[in-house]
Amino acid sequence: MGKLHDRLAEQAPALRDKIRSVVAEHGGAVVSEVTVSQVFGGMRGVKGLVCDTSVVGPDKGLVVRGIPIADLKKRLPEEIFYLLCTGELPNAEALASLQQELRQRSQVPSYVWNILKALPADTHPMAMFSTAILSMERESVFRKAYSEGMQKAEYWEPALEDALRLLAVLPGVAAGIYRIHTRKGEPLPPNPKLDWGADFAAMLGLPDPTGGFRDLMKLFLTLHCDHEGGNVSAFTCHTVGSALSDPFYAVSAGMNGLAGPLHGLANQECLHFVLGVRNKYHGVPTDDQLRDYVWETLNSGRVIPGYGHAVLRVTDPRFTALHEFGDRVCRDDVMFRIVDRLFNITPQVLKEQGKVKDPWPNVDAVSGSLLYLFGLTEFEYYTVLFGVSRALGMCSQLVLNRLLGTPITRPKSVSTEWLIKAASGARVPATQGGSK
Ligand code: NMX
Ligand code: MLT
Repeated sequence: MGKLHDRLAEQAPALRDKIRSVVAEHGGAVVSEVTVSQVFGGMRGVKGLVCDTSVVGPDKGLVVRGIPIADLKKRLPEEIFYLLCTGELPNAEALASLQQELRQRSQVPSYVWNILKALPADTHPMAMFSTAILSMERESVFRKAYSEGMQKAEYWEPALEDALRLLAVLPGVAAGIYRIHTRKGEPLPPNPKLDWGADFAAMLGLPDPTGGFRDLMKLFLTLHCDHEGGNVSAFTCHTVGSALSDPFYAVSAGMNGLAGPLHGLANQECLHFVLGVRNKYHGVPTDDQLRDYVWETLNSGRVIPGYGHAVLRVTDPRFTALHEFGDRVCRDDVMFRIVDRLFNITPQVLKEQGKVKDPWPNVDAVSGSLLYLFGLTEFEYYTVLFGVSRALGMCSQLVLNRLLGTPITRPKSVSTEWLIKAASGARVPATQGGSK
């Protein structure tokens, strides 16, 4: 057993006691109310979920276990995983132990390659990624232990084992998907001398004479790690995991949510948008041209990818971190300059339009242009990169939920008729969905 396991085992009794006593002492306290608009509006702002791995403040952005993401950008993704799980950054010994555990589990089973190669050539890389994760479900030790009658207090241990297995193979699986999908050649094997992020960058097989691409990948994997519990992929993963479906089922399900254009696929859409600008104006347009382009997009009923957020009300600090990276390595690159100009123009236009609650850029607004610069030009693939990183958050949330014995997710739905009656003050019978 590694140091991460041992630390979680030490923390488990106090964490469980804390939840028990919060419920015992404050179980009846009201912390959120729900309006009809929220019921019909994607539950925006309704506080009905707990997630301790990270929180997203509307005016702060991502804070991982009390540490703003901007202060974590030099950390390795493995360190972030340990932090997400335990609330502590690992010391050198704990980090080495976790890296060793990942290396020991990093061999991608050969059947995964057979499955991926058998898929039609136009299968989206996110469908390949989710399929690959699901295909490894047969390896779940959680499912096996559950079927053998494991006790509830033990659930987290095989969940952690599955999480480690999954995280260990994901860089190899994701890089292999890139190579198969883009016909770049056979998947490359892991290199045990490299850390998780550097190994992933190397297995993609792109030329990287300066090490800049490796650095970008490490930063990207750290920044996209988690975004509290209510985003589509985390919530999906949590819900599926709450049925005690094992981490392979749950993470695969979460990835299917990440594949949506309003969520993780926005990074692919963003690059498409920026390329559209570049091609139309044969380079960097003037501010007036850019303003027209943004308006044209809005007037045609489309969203501006990479702008807006369900929670944030300021520029996403993950955008800022990637933008700073771009400013350092490619300030004069045409794509980066377009992103930069868009950052000046788009919020003004969105404010003028007056519809969006958050006119500022999110993480997806800049990442594509940087990946493109380093030769990763196949933008269909970009959401897989997001997925590799976000698996850190999904897995840590799953492990903690099994450790705390979080019950199955099952909110109450009501009919529209019930809502109309309830909202107009009429008494609603319990049999019609009126129970509390
Ligand atoms: N461009 C145009 N319209 C927008 C945008 C945008 N970027 N963002 C929001 N709106 C519209 C939205 O469609 C809605 O219109 P309608 O009333 O006609 O349905 C209106 O503004 C109000 O939406 P909000 O309450 O501001 O946003 P909501 O919380 O519903 O949605 C997003 C949040 C992120 C889904 C939305 O801002 C969006 O679609 N952004 C573009 C896609 C994107 O960048 N997604 C990535 C999110 C981050 N991630 O990586 O996952
Ligand atoms: C995320 O990183 O998951 C996105 O910003 C979406 C969200 O938090 O809703």
